[in-house]
Amino acid sequence: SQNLPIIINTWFVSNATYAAWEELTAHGGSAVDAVVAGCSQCEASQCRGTVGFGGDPDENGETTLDAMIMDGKTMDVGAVAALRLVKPAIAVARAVMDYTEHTLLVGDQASLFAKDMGFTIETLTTNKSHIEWKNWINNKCQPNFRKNVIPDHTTSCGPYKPKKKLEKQHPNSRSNFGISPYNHDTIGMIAIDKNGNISAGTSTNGLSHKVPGRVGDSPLMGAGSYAMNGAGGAACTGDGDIMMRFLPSFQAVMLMKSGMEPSLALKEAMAPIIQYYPSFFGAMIAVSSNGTFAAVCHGYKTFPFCVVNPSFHEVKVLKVQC
Ligand code: SD4
Repeated sequence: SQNLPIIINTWFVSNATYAAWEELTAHGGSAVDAVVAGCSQCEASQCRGTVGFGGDPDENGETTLDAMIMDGKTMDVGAVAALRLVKPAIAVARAVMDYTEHTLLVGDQASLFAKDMGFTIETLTTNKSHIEWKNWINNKCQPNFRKNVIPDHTTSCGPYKPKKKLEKQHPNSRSNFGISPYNHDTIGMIAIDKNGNISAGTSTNGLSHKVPGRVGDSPLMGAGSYAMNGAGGAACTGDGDIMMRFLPSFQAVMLMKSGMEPSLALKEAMAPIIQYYPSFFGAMIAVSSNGTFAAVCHGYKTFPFCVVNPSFHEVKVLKVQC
């Protein structure tokens, strides 16, 4: 088919798309190899500042990484969450898949595993992420993601204590939390090789000023991404704390498995999120096993994504209106 092989990924990060396409076509790599190559390019180049080291520091100023890779042929998955001190997160996720019987490793223990596998332990903080964190501290830690707590502003923001009486939060608003289209982005990528093998993966440094230990949707299979041969692949970007509650990638792939077109499957997968959280920011991409693709978004003005397949000859940056 002229639609296969295909690479598709979130946001305007076409160098990552090229890297994945090269891996798939010139180097004879698998769909999994392609997604790892594409997301690794993004991590190494700190694309958009929201993937890889040196971006989105948490409350303590530390950057931690979330990533996953899924093989839709075997339904094997490797993932890391709140990974500290190791830059190539999706490569570590792949090592979890290739060298363990597990699916998801987290935090310090994920770093120890990475060290055993030969990855370098190094700081993920840069001047830029340090300054971003300092500015946040100087700005009395606004915005922040805690609720029903009293901050103790002696030196920084914490420690936080629970308020005596819990205040009711408006369930449909995330505006208090400082979520905007600019402070969080994930690379989500799907590859299908010419034999129809599908892989999907994600990589991100999450959310600026997150509570340390916070894990987003990106490393969670079915939330951040999902792939199944014969059905398709899907990936998400946006407000992961909200999106993960609906397993939108799993939902979209299952709908494609039942024969639904990607564009409709994405709309269906997003609908309940919009219903409960009308002001959330998020976007999804999906491709069915025959190479038909689509994207949807909510809360942004437009959402750019990159695609390459044999009929396009080169990487195309496309946009959907939200
Ligand atoms: C997260 N979904 O950690 C990620 C961040 C992101 O667009 O994609 N932002 O919530």
